[in-house]
Amino acid sequence: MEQAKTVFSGIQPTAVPTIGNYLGALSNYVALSKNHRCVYSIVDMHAITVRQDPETLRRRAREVFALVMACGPEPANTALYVQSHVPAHAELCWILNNFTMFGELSRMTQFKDKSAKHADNINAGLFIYPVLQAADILLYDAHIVPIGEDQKQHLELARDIAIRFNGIYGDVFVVPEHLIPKLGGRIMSLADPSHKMDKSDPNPAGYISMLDDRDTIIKKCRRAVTDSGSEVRYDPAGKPGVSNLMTIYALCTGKDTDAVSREFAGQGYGAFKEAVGEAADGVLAPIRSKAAELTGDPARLDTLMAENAGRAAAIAGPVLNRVREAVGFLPRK
Ligand code: AQP
Repeated sequence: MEQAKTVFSGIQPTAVPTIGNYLGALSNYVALSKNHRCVYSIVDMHAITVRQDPETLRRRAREVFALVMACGPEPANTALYVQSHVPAHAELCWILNNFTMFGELSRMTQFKDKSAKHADNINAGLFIYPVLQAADILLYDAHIVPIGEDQKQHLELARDIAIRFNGIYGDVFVVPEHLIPKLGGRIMSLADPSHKMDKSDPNPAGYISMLDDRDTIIKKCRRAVTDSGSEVRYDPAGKPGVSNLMTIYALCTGKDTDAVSREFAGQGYGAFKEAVGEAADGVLAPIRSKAAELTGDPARLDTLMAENAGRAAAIAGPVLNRVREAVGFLPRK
């Protein structure tokens, strides 16, 4: 078989992932794992750029690990691990800091947004977050990075860093490409469809958590903000709330948005919202129960984490050595 391409992506254990994370990124993790070498990381080192309670962070890392595993990436092709278990990330990040410009980092919109949100803690980690993300990706020779639209700017920077480094030292890094789904790359908040659905949203009405139960999901969909009309029509600019629900429904049922319009023609929003809730629960319920099974067996979870971290480290080691040699470090004996 031709050498399979490598996929890398990460998710922060800052809160329980939402259906936005699932439709924008996690569902692609699974699809890609059928015929690629996949490296998926629970990025706890990124999470601490915003202050975290240590016990909660530990619990969340396990929970998110279990949820991603429960989504069902092909185990034979996947290394799913916790970022801080592979110290090579921090080492490569330090090296790449020296190939990243202050001006580039200052232009990152996530840094601007998060600095505004956490004005009392604008730390250096928050500023170099995209460099750590570049290190995550480049450490595994990743060709493809499945992400939601919000991460596109960071991926562009990772490419620029790789190209700059290769320009100095030769072809050390694989230059990665992003993979953003055409539909679902930016699932919007149910409470305010002008903002993306965010797992750390202080208003839980804005998101469907992957661990919400059926009743909660249906209630949240029923209450989702829509315009005052009654036509189920895909028009993200004119009808952002309805279009967002149509996107969720389409992706959860495997239909396209035209088929969804036809299905609900003349039925009004009530029946449609009910169906969105049912469809979302239909996708999330099996993942929820599989994740509960995994978190209910902490010893097995520990073993899976350790085995997977070992597999990730085995891929990262030779790449890091290549970089160390390129920049002129002495070999580690
Ligand atoms: N609303 C979304 N629609 C589609 N994709 C999304 N992603 C995030 N939100 C949406 C994609 O999910 C992956 C993991 O995201 P993340 O861990 O970086 O965190 P987040 O959910 O995007 O949340 P925040 O607020 O930015 O950070 P925290 O964790 O502090 O809440 C990424 O591929 C992302 O694109």
